[in-house]
Amino acid sequence: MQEDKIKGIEALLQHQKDEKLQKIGQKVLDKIRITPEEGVYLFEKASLGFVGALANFIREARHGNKTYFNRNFHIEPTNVCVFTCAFCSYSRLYKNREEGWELSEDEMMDIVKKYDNEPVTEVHIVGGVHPKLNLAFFIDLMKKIKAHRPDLHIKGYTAVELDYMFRKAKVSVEEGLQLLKEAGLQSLPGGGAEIFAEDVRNKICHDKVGSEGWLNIHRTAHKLGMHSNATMLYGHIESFADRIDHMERLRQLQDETNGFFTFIPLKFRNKNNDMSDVKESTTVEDLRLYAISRIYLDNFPNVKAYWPMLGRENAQLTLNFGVNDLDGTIDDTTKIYTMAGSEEQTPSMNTEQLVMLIHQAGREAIERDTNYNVVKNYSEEPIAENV
Ligand code: V47
Ligand code: SF4
Repeated sequence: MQEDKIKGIEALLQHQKDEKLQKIGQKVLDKIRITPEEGVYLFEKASLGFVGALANFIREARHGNKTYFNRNFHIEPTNVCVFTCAFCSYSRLYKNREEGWELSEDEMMDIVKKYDNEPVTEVHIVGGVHPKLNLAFFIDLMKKIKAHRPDLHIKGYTAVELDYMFRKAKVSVEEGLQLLKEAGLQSLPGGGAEIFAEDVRNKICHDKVGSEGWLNIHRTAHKLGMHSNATMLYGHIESFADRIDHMERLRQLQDETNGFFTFIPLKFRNKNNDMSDVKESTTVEDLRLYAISRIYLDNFPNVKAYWPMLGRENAQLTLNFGVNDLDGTIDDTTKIYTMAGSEEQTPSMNTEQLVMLIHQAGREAIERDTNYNVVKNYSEEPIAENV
């Protein structure tokens, strides 16, 4: 089978008239890393069909037909935030906090308890940076969740939240992460990375943790034995070179630590924020980006599409453009994208629907846990047509 696929790519390269693209394609076939210049060239010149075929080749060589999903739920402790990211539709400043929400520890525990009899494997905790919530509060929350449900994997806090929490508590990144880890935190989500290129970062989110700070928190987490994810907010005012610069910094850190599980491109949505005049990217550009990230990030095991933000049909399409993982919030537990204008206004899909979506794309649906251990292989399960 793999030989047929190699022949297919060789035929594609023979028909490719652009010599530079031909060379890049040959590198992919030979499993040779492409350079930053070549990455930018793909964005500038390569067709969707070309990058899609290469990305699919890499995806199938790594994962075959498998597409992973997990059963998780989100807790968003607050949307009150001290920062003022121009793209954010979700947060409210402290002075306007009556327009937002702040959950107490008991309210968050009530959310956890709602899933007591549900086979969820992960809770994803992410929110705004509230000036009154501190490290001690979150350590206590970790302990309470773990005491109530020890088997639930806690993936929590972006580097933005952590940076603020640690500075306020006057602890180093290592000390802070160690304390949270001892209390029950197991991995970090990929949020807050936005775009690392400093000139763009200064325009869209000038007041939160900088690029090197973000990378340092993830580096430290990896050194403490925790895995993490990485995101990139794209499709706003960044250039092709900025996208590659972002991925290059991630690729270098992954070479150093091997601690990233997954890369998650996040499409900029333009409703209800200070960047509403910036047009959103097209589906073709989205798919090209997914494919090029699969090609560029040769040391990342997984590329994930977050369907509540992309919309379920576009997320389904990405499965042929390098993506091998779909994030499955099983319930309507995230507001970040509904407030930013995603077509998914109630982002919930039950497992049958998610499995069906994967099967319709010709892939095998595999439920995983956070560490990508297989929980259940659905490929042989009969699935109702009309879910
Ligand atoms: O950092 C905020 C993004 C992120 C908008 O690690 C926006 O498994 C688009 O990181 N348009 C938070 N994006 C969410 C996140 C995440 C989601 C799913 C899974 C994982 C994981 C991580 O949401 C923020 C920011 O980049 N965001 N506003 C917007 N208007
Ligand atoms: Fe705050 Fe995060 Fe929104 Fe920025 S993206 S304003 S850090 S909630």
